[in-house]
Amino acid sequence: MRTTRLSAAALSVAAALTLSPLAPAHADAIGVRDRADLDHGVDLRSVVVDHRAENVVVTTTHTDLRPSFRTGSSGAVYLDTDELDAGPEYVFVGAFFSGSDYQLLHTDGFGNRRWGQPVEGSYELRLRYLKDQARIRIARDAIGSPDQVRVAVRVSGTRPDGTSRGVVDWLKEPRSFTEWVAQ
Ligand SMILES: [Ca+2]
Ligand SMILES: [Ca+2]
Repeated sequence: MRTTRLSAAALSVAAALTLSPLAPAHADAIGVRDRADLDHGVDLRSVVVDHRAENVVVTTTHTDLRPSFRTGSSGAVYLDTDELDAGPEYVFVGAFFSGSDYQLLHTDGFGNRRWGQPVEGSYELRLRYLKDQARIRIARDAIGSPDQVRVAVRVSGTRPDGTSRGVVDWLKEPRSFTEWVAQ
C-alpha cells in the first residue's frame, strides 16, 4: 500500500513537472507574462524574478521602452518578504526614462501613502532600451535576507501630447503577487 502511494505521488510529481517545466514547486526563478493591453510603450509584457544567492533580480519587459522623459514611464515593484505580515514590506520605485532616479523604500502595503523610509543597502536599476527591459537588482541583505520573495508590479506612463491622463498597467490583476520564489 505504501509503495503504491509513493508511486502515485512520484507519478504526480513527474506529471506536474512535465506539464509545467517552467514552474517547479520550489523555483528560484520564475517568469510571468502579461498581455499587450496598454496603448503605451511602457505596456508590461513579462516579469522575471530571479532569487540568487546574493541578490534578487527582477527584470521587466515592455512593448517599447524609450529613453525620452516625455514617455513618463515608471514602475513600482512591490516585494513581499514575510508571509506572516500581510502585504509587501518593500517597494522599488523608479522612472524608466534616461537619466531617471530610483529608490528602494520600506512600505506597509500598496499605494504611495504607505511608502516609508528609504532602505539602506545595495540596489540598482539598469535600463536596456534595445531589449525594452528594466533590470532591478537588490541585495538580499538589504531586504532582510528573506527565504522567499514574491512581487507585484505596477507600471505607468503619460502621453507625450499631454491630452490624456496617465496610463497604468499591473502584472496580471492590480495588487496581485507572483508565486513565491525561494532562494
Ligand atoms: Ca500588459
Ligand atoms: Ca508580507
